[in-house]
Amino acid sequence: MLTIWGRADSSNVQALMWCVAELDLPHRRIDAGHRFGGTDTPAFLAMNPNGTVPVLQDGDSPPLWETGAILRHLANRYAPDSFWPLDPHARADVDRWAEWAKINIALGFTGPVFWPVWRFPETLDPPALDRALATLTDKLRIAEDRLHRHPFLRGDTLTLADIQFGHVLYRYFSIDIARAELPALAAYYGRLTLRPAFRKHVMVSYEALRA
Ligand SMILES: N[C@@H](CCC(=O)N[C@@H](CS)C(=O)NCC(=O)O)C(=O)O
Repeated sequence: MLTIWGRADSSNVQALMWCVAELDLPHRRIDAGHRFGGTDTPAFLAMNPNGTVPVLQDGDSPPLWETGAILRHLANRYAPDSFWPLDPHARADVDRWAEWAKINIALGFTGPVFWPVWRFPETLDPPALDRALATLTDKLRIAEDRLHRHPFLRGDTLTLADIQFGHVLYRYFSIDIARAELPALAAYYGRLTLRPAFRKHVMVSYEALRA
C-alpha cells in the first residue's frame, strides 16, 4: 500500500497520482499543502525537510520526496517494460524525455506562465510573459516534431516521460494564454484526455489556487 501526502491540485501530486493510477497501484492520498497545511509540522518535516508535496511512503520503507525520484521508484518497482524499459539504453531514452519535460516544460510553464496568469495575476508582466511563452513554445516545438511521428513521447506506448510532460498540458490548454499552432501536441493532449487516470488526477480544478 502506498501513502501519498499532497493536495489533489498540486501539479507534482497530479503527476504522481496519474502514474499511480496508470500502474493501478493500491494507495491512499492524504491532503496536505497550500490551504490544507500540515507541511510545516515536525512530523512532516521529518519526512520531507523541504516542506513540500508530494511525499510518498511505500510500505515500511522510509518516505521519499522529489517527484521525479518518486516516479522512478514506482517505475523501477512496479512498472512494465513498456512504461520503463529494463534495457539500460532504452530506459535512458525514456528518462531523457522525462528529465527534459520536467526542466523545460513543467518548470518553464508553472513559475513563469501559470503563476502570473492564474495564481498571482498582480505579478503579471506582459513582456515577461511573452518571453516565457516564446521560450516554452520553442521547447514545445521539439515535442511537436516528435509527436508528429509517434503517438507518445518515446514511441508507441505511454511511458514515464509522458507523465512528466503530459500533466502540464491540462493547465497549458485551459488557461487564458496565446498558444502557438501545434497540431500534433493538441492531438496528443486530446488522446491523454481520453485516459481515465488522466481525467481523474490531472484534469482537476485549479480554482482554489487563485490568490
Ligand atoms: N521539486 C519538488 C517540488 C515540490 C513542490 O514545490 N511542490 C509544491 C506543490 S506542486 C508545494 O509543495 N507547494 C507548497 C504547498 O503546496 O503548500 C518536486 O518535484 O517534488
